[in-house]
Amino acid sequence: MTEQKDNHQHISSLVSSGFETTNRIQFHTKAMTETVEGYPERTSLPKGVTWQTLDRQNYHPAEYTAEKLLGDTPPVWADPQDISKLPHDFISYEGEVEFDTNGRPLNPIGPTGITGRGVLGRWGANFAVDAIVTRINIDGFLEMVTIQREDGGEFATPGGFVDENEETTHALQRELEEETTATLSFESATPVYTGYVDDPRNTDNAWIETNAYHRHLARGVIIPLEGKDDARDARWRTINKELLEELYASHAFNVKKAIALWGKKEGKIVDSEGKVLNSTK
Ligand code: RP5
Repeated sequence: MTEQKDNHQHISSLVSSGFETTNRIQFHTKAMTETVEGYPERTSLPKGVTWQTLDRQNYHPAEYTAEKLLGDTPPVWADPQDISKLPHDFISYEGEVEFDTNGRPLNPIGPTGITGRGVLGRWGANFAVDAIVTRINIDGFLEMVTIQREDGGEFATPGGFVDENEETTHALQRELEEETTATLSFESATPVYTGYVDDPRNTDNAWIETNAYHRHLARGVIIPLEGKDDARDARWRTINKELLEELYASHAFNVKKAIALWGKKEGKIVDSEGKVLNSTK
């Protein structure tokens, strides 16, 4: 019996064709318009503004660094406030780090309306990992492991900051286990995205960069999910248009890239409801 090719003349694909070739986030909106508890209001900025197009004469951002990062006993993972005493070089997946006249590193995407480190421990890039774990459910829909963040209650991919000298795949397995109790190896997982995250905690001088990896589970593989640590809940959710619109930070970008790469490899496309179809290409 020949396999019935799904007729794609009228479906609306969840991910635009060719998304797998998209390599980096070109601009940030959440880092310019959203904040988290404790942050001052961001100075308003024109959409898409860069350091080159910024009207510096009229740019007066609020300075904010969380109290827990200052004082005599800051957390071991935090940099000293005095930038001249940093124990590390400035590196970024986004390329050469640029500095302001005070020697502070500048957000590679552009101004955010706040200076200082916010709640982020390091000046410059704060390195994280994101674990994208998917399966096709019994009804033929693509699902992924999501966590509900303890801080703002938003749904996100499991993830977290990398420990000093920690291997990426170790950090992925550790963060997934800490936040969902599931134990999965990422040694053979697919690297999906490396770079800037449009996170509401980012500032002009401190920001988050991540390594997002994807593991697609074979049918029938069962993993336990229970929210723990900084996740109030952990559950499988269908990857549809609605979920992508509500995901935390720029996780939707990472998930769309993972689906695009997986679909190209497996000859599948996913429609806007999350249904997995055979690709005609
Ligand atoms: C996001 O924040 C990253 O993509 C990662 O998911 C997360 C790391 O911060 P915590 O979840 O540890 O707060 O920018």
